[in-house]
Amino acid sequence: MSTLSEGGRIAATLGLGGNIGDPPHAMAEALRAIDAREDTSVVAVSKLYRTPPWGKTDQPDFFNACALIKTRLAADQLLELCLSTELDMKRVRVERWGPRTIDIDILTYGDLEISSKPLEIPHPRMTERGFVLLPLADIAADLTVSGKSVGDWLAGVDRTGIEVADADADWWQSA
Ligand code: PH2
Ligand code: MG
Ligand code: MG
Repeated sequence: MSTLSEGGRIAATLGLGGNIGDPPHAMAEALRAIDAREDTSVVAVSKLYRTPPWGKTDQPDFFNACALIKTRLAADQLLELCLSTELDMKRVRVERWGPRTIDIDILTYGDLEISSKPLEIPHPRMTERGFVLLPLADIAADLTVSGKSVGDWLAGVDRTGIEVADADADWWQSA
């Protein structure tokens, strides 16, 4: 990543996932909607991954990806954008860690560290999750999160069962 803030724009990273319906399509549509905004652009998107469910294991595999964005939105506005984009994609969410059509989480926002409800940045569980760290390493391996690089965090987590579903970095432009 070049700089954390440039021309009033902050670099942030997002984690996207889903396991109901057509998650790659919902994720692609969400990324295109975010990129179409005047205040936010998508700079890079990871490969698309298929990942075993984490936390609650008796549910379908997920698709996961990460995006690097530049935005003029404040962190709380970016959270609003993530939540409203989830709603636009008709998110269905039955239970915590359960099946969902689309989940869009802020992973990092510049070098902000904030621990409040509903905003916790960096995402509190991102450094334990292969389904976050593997895609994030595609686009921001050198990014420092909680004192260590994404690549270093990735070396310490289990990535069993995670597979590349689409290796084309432009998968989100057409899915
Ligand atoms: N999201 C969860 C819970 N478990 N597992 C995978 N593989 N991918 C996810 O995105 C995911 C999960 C809650 O946000
Ligand atoms: Mg979420
Ligand atoms: Mg999540």
